[in-house]
Amino acid sequence: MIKNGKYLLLVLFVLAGLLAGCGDKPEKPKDPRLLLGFSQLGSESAWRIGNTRDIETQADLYGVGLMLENANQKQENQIAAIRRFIAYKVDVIAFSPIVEEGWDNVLLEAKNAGIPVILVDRDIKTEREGLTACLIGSDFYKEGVMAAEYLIRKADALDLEEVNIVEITGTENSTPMRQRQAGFMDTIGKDERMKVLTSVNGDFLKSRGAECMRQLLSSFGRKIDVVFSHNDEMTLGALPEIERAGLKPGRDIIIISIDGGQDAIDVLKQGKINCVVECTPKLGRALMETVIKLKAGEEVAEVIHPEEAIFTDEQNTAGIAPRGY
Ligand code: GZL
Repeated sequence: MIKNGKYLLLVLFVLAGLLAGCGDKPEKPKDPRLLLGFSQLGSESAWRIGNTRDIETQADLYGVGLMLENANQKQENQIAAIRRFIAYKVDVIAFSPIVEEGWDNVLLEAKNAGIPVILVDRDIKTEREGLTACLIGSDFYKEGVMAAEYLIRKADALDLEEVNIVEITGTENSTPMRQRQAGFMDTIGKDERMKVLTSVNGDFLKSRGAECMRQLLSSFGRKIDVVFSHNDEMTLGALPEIERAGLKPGRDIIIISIDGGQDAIDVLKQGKINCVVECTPKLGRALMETVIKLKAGEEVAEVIHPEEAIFTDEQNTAGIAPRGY
């Protein structure tokens, strides 16, 4: 039973909290009719699902109207969605391009319609200037570098003279695949101990990660010292195949992954993954703030990279906070 004095104190405390809390709520846009058309590339991973959820949550928090279309991993579906957004005369278009090439025509249509376009998560390759206003997404090259720097430290700690690596890559011709590979290979290339046995494409999918691992084990067996996997989904598909071959992932084979979703962090804590480089899917707040700035005619940064961490068996992994995706 709370005494009266304490009760009053509690009410004041709760009131203060509510008042303070509403300072965190973002400014609702001046024009509540602000409408964003977003083409999401698919639902291939926990990362992607977390990214979609975050964009929906932040749109609601910022009072931005959201037309979100899921392309189910098909570029043609993204192009069709962008055309629908143009026809609907949305205020801003945003999309996560599944691959880097093939966007010039539809982005030219958006430009001619006077609709600004924001790239979310992934980039495009184009010779044309001015097709997009901003890229909001991770520095994938740096993620590859962080993965390789961990491996070099691990090889030092285990006093390895030769390190045989297999790579399971993400979707071919996508920004994360190209840049994670480049960052990793550029960094290990300076270390003579490092040998890349082969790279295979797992398309960021769990099922393909398992398939790739089966093939790699039958080709190279116990010669494999390291698996460098471009995302957690493929890593989580690969681990049971390693165990089925009678090997201990995290012990007999060093496992390096990227994304940092809860499932992978749980397995890191069990010692079956050695390193998870964070790639945050929480891009929704930066997206909404950029949408609002663009429509207010304000300058926006060309590139917005989120801060990202690395989780490894060099740390006390028990303390890693819940990941939210
Ligand atoms: C990275 C994102 C990648 C994730 C995968 O930002 O594009 O796509 O790493 C996802 O999990 O499929």
